[in-house]
Amino acid sequence: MAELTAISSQIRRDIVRMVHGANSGHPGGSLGCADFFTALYFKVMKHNPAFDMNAKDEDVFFLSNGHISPVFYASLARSGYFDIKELGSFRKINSRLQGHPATHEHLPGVRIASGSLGQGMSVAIGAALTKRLNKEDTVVYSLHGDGELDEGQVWEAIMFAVHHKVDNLISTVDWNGQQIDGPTDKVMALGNIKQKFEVFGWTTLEMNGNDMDEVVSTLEKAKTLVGKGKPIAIMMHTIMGKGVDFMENDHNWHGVAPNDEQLAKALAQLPETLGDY
Ligand SMILES: Cc1ncc(C[n+]2csc(CCOP(=O)(O)OP(=O)(O)O)c2C)c(N)n1
Ligand SMILES: [Mg+2]
Repeated sequence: MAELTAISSQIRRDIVRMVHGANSGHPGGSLGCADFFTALYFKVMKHNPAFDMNAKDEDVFFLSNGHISPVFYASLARSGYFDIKELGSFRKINSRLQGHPATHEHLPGVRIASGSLGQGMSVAIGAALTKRLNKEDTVVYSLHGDGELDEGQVWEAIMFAVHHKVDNLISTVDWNGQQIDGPTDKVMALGNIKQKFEVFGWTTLEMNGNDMDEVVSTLEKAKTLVGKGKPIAIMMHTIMGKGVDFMENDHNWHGVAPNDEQLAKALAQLPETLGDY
């Protein structure tokens, strides 16, 4: 567990350095989801960094809230999909690491374009159905923002998954209570999204997404629920900006880069455990 926590600390450093280096990007949601990505890519998922687009016989992950690309790219690089030095090209002209992930850049680990919110669950369901047809014993994971649930397409997908008994899918919602324009309660109140998933027919779990033990054990528990006739959703409570005190719980850090002084303050709070890129 200490090893995983060390990795997530390094990924958090990567995130703030990448966004600072580009002077643009989304640190808030990225920092909040760093523990989830670490657990997924370094412990829970059966995946192969020697990337194959078709992902045959391996688990796959789809990032639906594509604006948190910094945590996605850092996790891919740190788990061996490409050289960590490439993280320094984030959001630069001709980089494979564009602000929102797309397949056009051919970055290993990226299987869909996301950034236009609301589409990732539909894609994940398609992949899960394909894996079922291929009789694979694998799992499809997806991540969604809570603000992203304002998109109607997500609810169509939620209904579809139940109707078609897509039970090899584990979708996680980053329930940080914040989105681009403010707290989700103010922008468009979501109510109890756990209950909403349940009444639609999903099996639900809930976890503190910033407690590594809980993230790993909840994801492992979710895996035991695969193949039981229902899609699985994890309500993940996180803190936007987690790990950098002045960014925590503040929607203003949804999509703003730290300046030089703020970067120094942030890095002082995030131990360099694996070496900066
Ligand atoms: C279809 C679509 N509508 C609007 C946007 C603009 N947008 C980008 S991020 C965002 C808020 C998303 O909130 P959430 O998923 O909770 O992300 P967080 O702020 O927690 O990282 C919005 C509305 C978009 N990218 N796509
Ligand atoms: Mg949010």
